[in-house]
Order: sequence, then structure tokens, then C-alpha cells
Amino acid sequence: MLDLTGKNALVTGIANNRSIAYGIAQQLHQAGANLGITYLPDEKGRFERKVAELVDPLKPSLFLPCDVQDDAQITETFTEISKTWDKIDILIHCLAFANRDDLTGEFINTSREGFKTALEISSYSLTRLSQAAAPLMTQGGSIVTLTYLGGVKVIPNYNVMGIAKAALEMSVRYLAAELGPKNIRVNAISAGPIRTLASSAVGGILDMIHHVEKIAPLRRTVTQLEVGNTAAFLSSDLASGITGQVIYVDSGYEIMGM
Ligand code: NAD
Ligand code: 0WE
Repeated sequence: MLDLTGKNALVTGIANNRSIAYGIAQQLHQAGANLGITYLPDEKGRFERKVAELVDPLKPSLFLPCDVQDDAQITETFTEISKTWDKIDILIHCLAFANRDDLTGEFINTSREGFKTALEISSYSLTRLSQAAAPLMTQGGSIVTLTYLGGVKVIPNYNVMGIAKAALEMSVRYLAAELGPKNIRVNAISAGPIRTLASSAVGGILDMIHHVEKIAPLRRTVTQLEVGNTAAFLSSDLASGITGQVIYVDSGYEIMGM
């Protein structure tokens, strides 16, 4: 039985009801986990209100702003966490960002700033958050991040995000090797394309989804809740022997050669 009762789970990356992180939070909650939610603050506080309303039924014991580009916010987040929780068991890293200009046209034109931004937010943040969370994972732990096939194979327009995901997947392996002796496991879920705020801002996402529906063994795309179930599994004791892995939740699309 998948049982997360007594476990404290910090979930990053919820922007709205389509966010993969929201699907994960729902499944962790259903399995009995105690939730802490972080969101990206904006000047008008619009995100804060929307996300707070959305997660209210999941009864989070923590709700904190955390922009991963800001070290002070990360420190503040984990200081607040340690006041409320005696330990962290689960960290869900479910965020990515690249400048929009860098997700169209030719990869070769990527600017220095664009490259830095994409890798700082989408790759380095996993290491930075793990650095902050690991000392609180005193009973062992599970860190789960989200990646995409574009980090392993060339997907048109994914461009600099592909480089960021390659760095993210390799970070999973280095972190898994270092944190293993503390019984902290680190894994990635490689999800197939799903309509979310981030993916919908990208031209041609619907065509990609239709392509997957034609080619993938299961002849459909996956849902946020299916990704959530795999995250809950990886976060549970059922996955106690799994670390450093990239697990594809993509209707089998990745196995196809043509
Ligand atoms: P989303 O837009 O719902 O989530 C992206 C999140 O990143 C948002 O909550 C946003 O606030 C957050 N974020 C951006 N910059 C941040 C910063 N500086 N600090 C803190 N948070 C920041 O989109 P999503 O599709 O659910 O994306 C979640 C993860 O899933 C990403 O890592 C993405 O690469 C991955 N993924 C998505 C798909 C897909 O097709 N949607 C497929 C595979 C993997
Ligand atoms: O990782 C992602 C989305 C990443 C993303 C999306 C945006 C759009 C809006 C990162 N940064 C931004 N910045 C913005 O300003 N996915 C896996 C979804 C996705 O994005 C693609 C895809 C797929 C699939 C981009 C090009 C091609 C395919």
C-alpha cells in the first residue's frame, strides 16, 4: 500500500490547476502526506491568492513564497519550515523557466543571459534546494524532479531548455550518489507533453500532443495525476531501492524509434 502518513512533503512549482506540481500535491495528499507549498511571488500578489485558494482543500501546514533565483528567499523558506516541521521527508522540484525568445528559432542564437537564466532556474535550483533541504531530511528522504525527453533527444524549439534538462538529469545522478549514504534518494520523472501554463505558452504544443496520441504505445498523452502517482510512489517506501533514475511517464513514447 502506498502510504505517506507522517511524512512532510515540500512541493514547489504550483502556478494553477493545470500545473504538474498540483497533480503531484493532490496525490501526495491522498496518500496521507503533510504538505508544504511554495509559490513564485509576484508584485501584485496575484499568484499568492490564486495558489492559496487552489491548495486550500489540501490543507497545507506551510504556504511560503520562494523564488529560486533569490538565495535570501530560499534561506527564509527553510528557516520557516524548520520552525513548523521537525523534518522534511519529501522534496518535489517542479519548475523550469527559459526566456520565451529562446524557445523558438535556432538554438545557436541563444544569448549568454538566456542560457544563464534557463540553467539557473531549471537546473541549478535542484541542487540549491537539495542543499537547503538535505540537513532537514534527518530520517532519510526522497527528492523528485521533473524532466523532459528534450534533455536527451533533439525536440524542435525546446532548444536551451534541452540543455537545462540534460544538466538537471546529470544533477540527479551526482546528488543521488552523494546523498545515498544519508538514505536520501533522488530521482527524476520524464513526463510526456501535457497542456500546462508553461507548455501552452509554446507554439505547436497541441500538434506535439496529437503526434504522441498517434505514436505512443498507449495512444494517448499522460495526465498530471498519473505523473502525481509516480511521484507519490517514488516518495514512498515502496521505492526504497530506487535512486538516481529517470523514470518515463510518457505513455511509452520514449521507446519508439519511428
Ligand atoms: P507550470 O507553468 O505549471 O509550472 C512551472 C512552475 O515554475 C510555475 O509554478 C512557476 O511559478 C515556476 N517557476 C518559474 N520560475 C521560477 C522561479 N524563479 N522560482 C520559483 N518557481 C519558478 O508548468 P508545468 O508544465 O507544470 O512545469 C513543471 C515542470 O514539469 C517543469 O520542470 C517542466 O519542465 C516539467 N515538464 C513539463 C512537461 C509539460 O509538457 N508540461 C513535460 C515534461 C516535464
Ligand atoms: O519544460 C517544458 C516547458 C518549459 C518552459 C516553457 C516556457 C513557456 C513560457 C520554460 N520556460 C518558458 N518560458 C516562457 O516564457 N516542457 C516540457 C513543455 C514544453 O515546452 C516546449 C515543448 C514542450 C513539450 C517548448 C518547445 C517544444 C516543446
